[in-house]
Amino acid sequence: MSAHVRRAGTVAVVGRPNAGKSTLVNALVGTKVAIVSDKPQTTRRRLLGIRTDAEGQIVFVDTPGLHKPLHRLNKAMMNEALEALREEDVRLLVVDVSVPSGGGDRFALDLLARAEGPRIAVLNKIDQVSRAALLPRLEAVSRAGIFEDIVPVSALTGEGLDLLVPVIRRHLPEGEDLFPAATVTNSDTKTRAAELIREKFLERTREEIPYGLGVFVEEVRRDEAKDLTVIKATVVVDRDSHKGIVLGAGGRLLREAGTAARLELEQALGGRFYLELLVAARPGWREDPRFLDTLTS
Ligand SMILES: Nc1nc2c(ncn2[C@@H]2O[C@H](COP(=O)(O)OP(=O)(O)OP(=O)(O)O)[C@@H](O)[C@H]2O)c(=O)[nH]1
Ligand SMILES: [Mg+2]
Repeated sequence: MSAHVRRAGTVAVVGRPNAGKSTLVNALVGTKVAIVSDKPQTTRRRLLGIRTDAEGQIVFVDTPGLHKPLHRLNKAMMNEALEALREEDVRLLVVDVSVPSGGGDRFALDLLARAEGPRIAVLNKIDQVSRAALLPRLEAVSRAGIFEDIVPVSALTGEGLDLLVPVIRRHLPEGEDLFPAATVTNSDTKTRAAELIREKFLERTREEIPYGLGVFVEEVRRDEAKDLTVIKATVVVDRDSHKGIVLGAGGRLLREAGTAARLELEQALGGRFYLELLVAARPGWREDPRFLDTLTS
């Protein structure tokens, strides 16, 4: 009998904006490590989601959606995805089958075709389509001829995920874990807070606001006397007229988003938090390298 072999490696999770990459990573890790929203371009930087079990360790690298960048921010986001495509052991393309295939899918397939190493296609959101509608999507992805495996799943309901995990693992090198078993992400408190705060504003705003919204945490400080962690953050919008929208009438939206972020931080990290949120308009911040460095560092 052969000895039990552990496998460990990294998986770049890429695809069009809104395909469900972050939802998939959260589901496979079993913990919410990445923020999720119904708006495209939610994820702006690479983020690790680490799954450790009896068979080994899978380090998922969640990435921003593949798109044609218009702002410097979006160029930085695309670079994050392209670097993950180059560097990780396995490339996993997430395709949203609930929306028609189009130029965005071809763009993603072309990028994957140029990447080296094992490739897996995940057809996501199968809870939204009939089997009859799924078949042509399966055939189209299969025709690309670049995937070792194609797995239909619903990251939302969990359907198909038990089949996906062994498929991914097959392509990983034998070896010891890359991170301590209890580690689920590489994101520190500062980053997690910034992301969670942004998520709560994405949930409460629409149209162009989400794209121009950035959250910058200036300070994370322990207040031992009060036994809580104080977080000071600025919610930056792209236009002066957007400030009022993010504040809401009488500052209500800001308060509600802040409370929601605080509760989730307390649940995720334990202990008590106090959030101090400011709103500022910084027209053109998405072109400003000083802002972008803190976003993608
Ligand atoms: N019905 C359904 N919805 C899903 C599924 N997976 C994700 N979603 C939804 O799709 C939307 C986008 O999910 P995200 O996980 O943020 O997508 P993403 O690919 O990370 O998006 P970006 O970070 O913007 O590129 C959210 O509203 C999710 O709830 C699924 O399997 N079924
Ligand atoms: Mg995402």
